[in-house]
Amino acid sequence: MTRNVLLIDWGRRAEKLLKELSTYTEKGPGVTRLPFSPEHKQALALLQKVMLNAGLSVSLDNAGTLIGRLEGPPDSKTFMMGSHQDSVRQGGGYDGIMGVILPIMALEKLKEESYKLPFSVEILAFADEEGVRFPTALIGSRALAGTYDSSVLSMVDSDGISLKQALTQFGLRPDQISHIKRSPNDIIGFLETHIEQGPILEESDEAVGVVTAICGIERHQIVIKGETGHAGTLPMSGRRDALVGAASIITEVNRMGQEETDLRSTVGSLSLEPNVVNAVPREVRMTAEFRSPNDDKRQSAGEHLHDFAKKIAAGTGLNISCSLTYEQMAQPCDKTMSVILEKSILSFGGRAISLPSGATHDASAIADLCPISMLFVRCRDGVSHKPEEFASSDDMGMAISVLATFLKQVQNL
Ligand code: HGY
Ligand code: MN
Ligand code: MN
Ligand code: MN
Repeated sequence: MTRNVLLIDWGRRAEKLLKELSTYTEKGPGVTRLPFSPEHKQALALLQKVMLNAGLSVSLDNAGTLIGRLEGPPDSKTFMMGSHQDSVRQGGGYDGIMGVILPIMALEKLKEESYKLPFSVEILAFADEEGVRFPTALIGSRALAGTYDSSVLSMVDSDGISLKQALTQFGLRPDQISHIKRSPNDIIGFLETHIEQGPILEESDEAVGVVTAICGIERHQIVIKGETGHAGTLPMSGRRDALVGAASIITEVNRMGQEETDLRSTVGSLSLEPNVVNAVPREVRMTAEFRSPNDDKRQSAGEHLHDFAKKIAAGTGLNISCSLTYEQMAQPCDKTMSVILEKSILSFGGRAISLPSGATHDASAIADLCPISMLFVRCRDGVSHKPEEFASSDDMGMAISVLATFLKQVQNL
């Protein structure tokens, strides 16, 4: 078979599997597959079949990570690949799960070529990266990296089920999660393949690209307290309208991102009380999120937010509190692995462009265990976290060939 047919063949096989996996979802539109759910169980059953078919041994760790292992020579180190199986609500069929299927196809490709790798390989399907069901995320990748914090077990979902109960009901042993930690001496590195979730590869007319760094993130909870009153009788002067204060802060958060390069700023969630048409808003609770590949830039944006909120409070008589609720440092990708990825892409006629990741990934957590690298796959219209999310079978075929070629070079790490 010519190389092109091989490319299309593997990409089509991946496409067919992803189509089937996207049927393991709550009611549509799009894909809603939350961790430790019946849909997660269904996806694991299919992934297990695909892994076994590729000649991997399969196990499920107590954090819910499905592990497909290809045993290398005795005492050889392990190279890890993989991504998350979960989705956002009404999301797409590629975010996360494509990064599990493509490396399995790559191993199958090597098996068909009877190519023996001089090290072991593990392909990981993490249970929870999105943090949609519980207010925490990256449980499985943090457990492997040894940065898992067992206090998350008491976090509850919207039905009041704790993470501990969900894990137990899923047949897992939450009390054993802290023993999952791997030794850095046993691991060569980690490569996560992921849909780009942005427009750069499409604008560059490239099927795949190499990630330079995964952005750092910080999230702030902002509570603005004012005074409610009758919208018709309360005079305008002297009002302590919480939503007016929120509006000034939202405008400033947006301005920061607009004016600073390499900074994304978003007020993504907001609730207000009493939230009725004819009463002055008494209280607003909202979140502000900053992301950047540059941690200093991100942290000074967070500090500026706090200073700005104090200024608004002083000028309006509102009571405003700002608290940092989540922080994740930017993670650079390993240069050596990135160069091998670039060479693999060039060998298939790609231009090997590189780009930062504005989204976070399991690789951000695995960076505490071993060197990380990421391969992005073109994303139609840059759309993600929506049912329209799409990667073509040709581009997935290209990614599979790049992964297989990359693995052949890895021993030079
Ligand atoms: O928020 C993120 O970047 C990821 O999709 N959870
Ligand atoms: Mn996502
Ligand atoms: Mn993802
Ligand atoms: Mn993501």
